[in-house]
Amino acid sequence: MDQRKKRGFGRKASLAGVIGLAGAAMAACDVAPPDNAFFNFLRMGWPEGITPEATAMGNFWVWVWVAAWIIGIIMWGIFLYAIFGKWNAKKAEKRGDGEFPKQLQYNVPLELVLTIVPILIVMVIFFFTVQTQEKVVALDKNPEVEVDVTAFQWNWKFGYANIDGSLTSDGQDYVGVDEERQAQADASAENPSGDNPIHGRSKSDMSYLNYNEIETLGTTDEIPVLVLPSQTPIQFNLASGDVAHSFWVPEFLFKRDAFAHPETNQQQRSFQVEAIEEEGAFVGRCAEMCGTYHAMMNFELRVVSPEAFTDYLEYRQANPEAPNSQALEAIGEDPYAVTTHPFNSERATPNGANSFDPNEQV
Ligand SMILES: [Cu+2]
Repeated sequence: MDQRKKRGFGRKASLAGVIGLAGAAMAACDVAPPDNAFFNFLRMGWPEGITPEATAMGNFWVWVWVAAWIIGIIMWGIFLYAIFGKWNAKKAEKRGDGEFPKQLQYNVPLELVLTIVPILIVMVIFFFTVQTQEKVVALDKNPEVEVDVTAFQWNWKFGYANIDGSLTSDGQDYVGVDEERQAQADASAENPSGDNPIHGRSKSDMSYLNYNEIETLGTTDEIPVLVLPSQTPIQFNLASGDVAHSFWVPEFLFKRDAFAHPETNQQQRSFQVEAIEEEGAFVGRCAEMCGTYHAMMNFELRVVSPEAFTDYLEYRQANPEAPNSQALEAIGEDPYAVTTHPFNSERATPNGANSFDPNEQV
């Protein structure tokens, strides 16, 4: 009877503990660590995020380091105490104790503690992980700007797919799809000759790619500058025209692969940010080794005020032939990328040995 009562109490106490921990965790990725040198060191080189998602990940990252250091210090302490302290064999011998210290392998309460504590640690960290991840990958942020990102060997194309009326000069929702090129891409899904070997689709199926009226295309000589408004929810739709690439803005603390045929490859091609909270220029990179000029696949994210973005959009609509640099200049921005620059694509050695022609088919 007494035993059972005790067990019931233990169960209630551990349940209460778990609920308490979970409750404390509810707000955790919103809790920023103190802004001082120690906690900045614990970022381990992570940049400060510029989106709420990045901030949540940065907070989580630092708090996990805090937990890891606390656990590490306790464990190292026990280790060192075991090696050099009371249980040291030579010291025990001096004291005249037996060869072995007290044996605890059948101590049930101790073993329960050693089982439950790690499970609790894993549960709490797992909870935070899911909480942060859900915030980052959620597609419920009602984007006001939707950008199609197309990665290809070895550059980027950015197209404006949908823009909310609150950001356009005429107050109308803007739909950017280039019907003509999109229809061409859609038609490539099926080869009229009947040569459709991939589950009824042609080998050159490009129907998964998006084509827009306003696009910014990077070249070997010019870094593509993606202009976006601050304080606005944004959706990015990723795809690759060839091999796997990865869209990475370090200040987003986030990257995602750009796949060919994302749906067929069971990949979620879209991600959203609640807002970009800081205006300015941020470098973007390809984070998936994608071939010879992978390291050159840089772009720039230029975050401007929503008003400047409206002007930018209006300029690009009115001047479809003008390059992106002119549109940037028209809104008083630097016309070219300021965070990175085009690389020298020359690979020939001075005497001509080992010369490499990138256009040569291997
Ligand atoms: Cu790439």
